[in-house]
Amino acid sequence: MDIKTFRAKTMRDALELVRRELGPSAAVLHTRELNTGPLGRLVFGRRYEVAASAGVNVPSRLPEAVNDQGAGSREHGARLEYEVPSTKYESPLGSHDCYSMLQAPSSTLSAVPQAHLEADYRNRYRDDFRQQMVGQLDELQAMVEKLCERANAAPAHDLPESLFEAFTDMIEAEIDESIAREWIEEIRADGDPRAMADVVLVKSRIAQLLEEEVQVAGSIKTGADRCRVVALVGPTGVGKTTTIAKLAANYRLREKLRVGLITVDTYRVAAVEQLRTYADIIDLPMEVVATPREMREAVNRMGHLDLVLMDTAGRSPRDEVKIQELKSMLSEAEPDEVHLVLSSTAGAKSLIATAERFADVGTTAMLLTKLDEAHSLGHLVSLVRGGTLPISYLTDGQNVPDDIQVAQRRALAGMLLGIQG
Ligand SMILES: Nc1nc2c(ncn2[C@@H]2O[C@H](COP(=O)(O)OP(=O)(O)O)[C@@H](O)[C@H]2O)c(=O)[nH]1
Ligand SMILES: [Mg+2]
Repeated sequence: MDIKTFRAKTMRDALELVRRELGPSAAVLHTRELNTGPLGRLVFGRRYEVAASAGVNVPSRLPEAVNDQGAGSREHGARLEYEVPSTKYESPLGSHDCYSMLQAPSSTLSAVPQAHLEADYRNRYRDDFRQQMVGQLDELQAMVEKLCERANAAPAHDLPESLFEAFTDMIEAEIDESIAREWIEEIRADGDPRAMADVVLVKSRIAQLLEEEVQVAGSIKTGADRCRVVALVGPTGVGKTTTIAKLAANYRLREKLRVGLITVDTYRVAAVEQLRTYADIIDLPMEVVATPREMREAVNRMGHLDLVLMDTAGRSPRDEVKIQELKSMLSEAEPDEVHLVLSSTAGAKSLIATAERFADVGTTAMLLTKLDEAHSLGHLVSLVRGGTLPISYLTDGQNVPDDIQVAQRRALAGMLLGIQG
């Protein structure tokens, strides 16, 4: 089959080229618009491509009735000018099933005047053009609505420059828009001209506002009187085991406490081995438990220690059964503290949902990991603002035991706002 490709600035010109080169009964096999992207259009302008062949015998796109009527039935031909052909037709600018657009096959040629076919093509071209316009208008409307939403979300336009800059910086840092607006309005309402004098002062005032709202848990409470049991829970891969190792090393090697490890993460051999490696390096007793009874026994056996750190298997917050399993396991251990480990690389919504879901197992604090990996930390503001659990520790690297610190309100507020402390 001899297929040729023709390109022109308009579809009409491309078809004219086909007609001139391959004759009026050529079959159009495919059409498409080139340079469909805005940049391509700008640089190269619109271009259309038509693939056609003179050697393809395309069935008539006219209904049988016309063929049956035979030549000379001009009335039918005229009426059919407005009928949609039975062959699939998407758009003269998009792809088509094979159809003969330039002229119907010779058997039906006399039934449908050329002018009708061209009018038919023009009608469809107009319809498609209309559809495209409607689509573009819809897109435009959506863009305008989004812009309006943003404009409404932004504080009043007569904002002092420093407040406006602080606001846009907060949005850039992925702080929730409504929170950013609330703070800006609050500072403006304060009416202190010195506080609004420049953006650095505005930001330090914002940090102060956040600091007042952030709750921190402090370090694990250890006392000489009795063994403290602390469990780390959370989704998979957030850094629970690594953080246990960091905590264990710090309490054993720096605080000189008697520390023991229990792991409930028997789902993966590698998980047990991972913790055992740390236990061996730091020289700590370690127990692996698989049932609530074993848990109770292990905790009793370690009752003489100062601190027992418990590693658990990662749980999807959406897996109700696994959450309940974890809950019954923990209820046997009766931990003093349950830290929910959350990776700061997760989105705000998912973090908040996870925190809500794990509340069921009795979480007492949140521990934020992978601060070093997060692009920005502004999204954590919604999570740590008042009303949720206090933050215990922050981790910012894979190094055991160094990359961990106890969360401090001021430092945390500055960190979340991207202000160097
Ligand atoms: N960059 C970075 N990686 C971390 C941090 N904490 C843990 N990781 C890494 O995250 C991965 C999963 O950690 P792991 O402790 O096994 O997670 P678990 O499944 O919650 O126990 C490992 O490669 C860790 O080295 C952190 O604070 N920063
Ligand atoms: Mg683990």
